[in-house]
Amino acid sequence: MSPLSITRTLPADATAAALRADVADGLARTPKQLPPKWFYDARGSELFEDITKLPEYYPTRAEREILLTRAAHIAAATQARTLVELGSGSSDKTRHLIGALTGLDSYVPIDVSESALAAAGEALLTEHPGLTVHALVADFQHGLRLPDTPGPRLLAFLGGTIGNLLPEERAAFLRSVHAMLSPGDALLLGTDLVKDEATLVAAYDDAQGVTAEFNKNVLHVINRELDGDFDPADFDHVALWNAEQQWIEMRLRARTDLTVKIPEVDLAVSFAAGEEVRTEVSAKFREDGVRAELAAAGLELTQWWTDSADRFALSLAVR
Ligand code: AVJ
Repeated sequence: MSPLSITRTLPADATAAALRADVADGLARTPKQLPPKWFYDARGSELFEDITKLPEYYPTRAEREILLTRAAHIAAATQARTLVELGSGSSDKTRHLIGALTGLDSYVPIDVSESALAAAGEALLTEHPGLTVHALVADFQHGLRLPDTPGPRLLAFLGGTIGNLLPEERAAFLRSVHAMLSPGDALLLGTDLVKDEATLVAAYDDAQGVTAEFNKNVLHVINRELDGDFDPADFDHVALWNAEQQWIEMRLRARTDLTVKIPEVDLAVSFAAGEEVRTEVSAKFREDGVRAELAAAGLELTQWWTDSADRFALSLAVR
């Protein structure tokens, strides 16, 4: 059997149908909103890679520091023979962890981007020829079925991406993780931490404007996929700290009264000057909150590791 297999669990037209539904639903709401998953076409994925290198955007560096210093401890604590990674992308986050998991037999990267999975799978097999890679083209929030690989399994959900889920979505996701794990398996969860507002806002509104470009990219995706006529120049990038919800919000604010036509979903969407569409939330966490959310899903927090500047945390949890 080939050491690299790619299974498509998303029907071919799933993406187009899901985008149409999200746009029709989200832009009809008050306030308007769009799910952040639509940022990540090829251009959006490239812009996010650029964001991870920005001086203001600390999460990627902070998480990498923890992974580098704690990889051996994670390997010893889990004895994982399968590593499943949700939202694996380029798999950069887990390269070092894979090297530390000496008993690893299988790697199961899961992402919506087939091209990212293929590239990452090929690269990893070059570095780890004995590994078997079962790549899944899937949306981890809906109907995920893991391939049958040797246990114990370590399920990694890194980058702080769990912060993109609203509280009720997070609870449902963690319950689905509990259902996927067998006794002896573990979850490795990356969470950005609550900190001063200035640091948080700067990380989502960098001086070079890369995040602004990333935020506006969702307008390009809608224009291309749904024949919309958004003019990104009509919108300003907004990043704000919602202290009540403990999350960063990214929004796009209309500069003038305007109407956008999106014929693929029979929409003509009006924006009043100053009206905003929320394009992402990125929740920030504290240890006791993570412990409680895991416990509510039947998962026990067994390790809480932070970087040396206490900006980001990795949690290890078991059933
Ligand atoms: C990839 C979802 C973890 O929320 O920090 C980066 C995406 N948005 N800059 C985050 C993002 C704006 C990032 N996640």
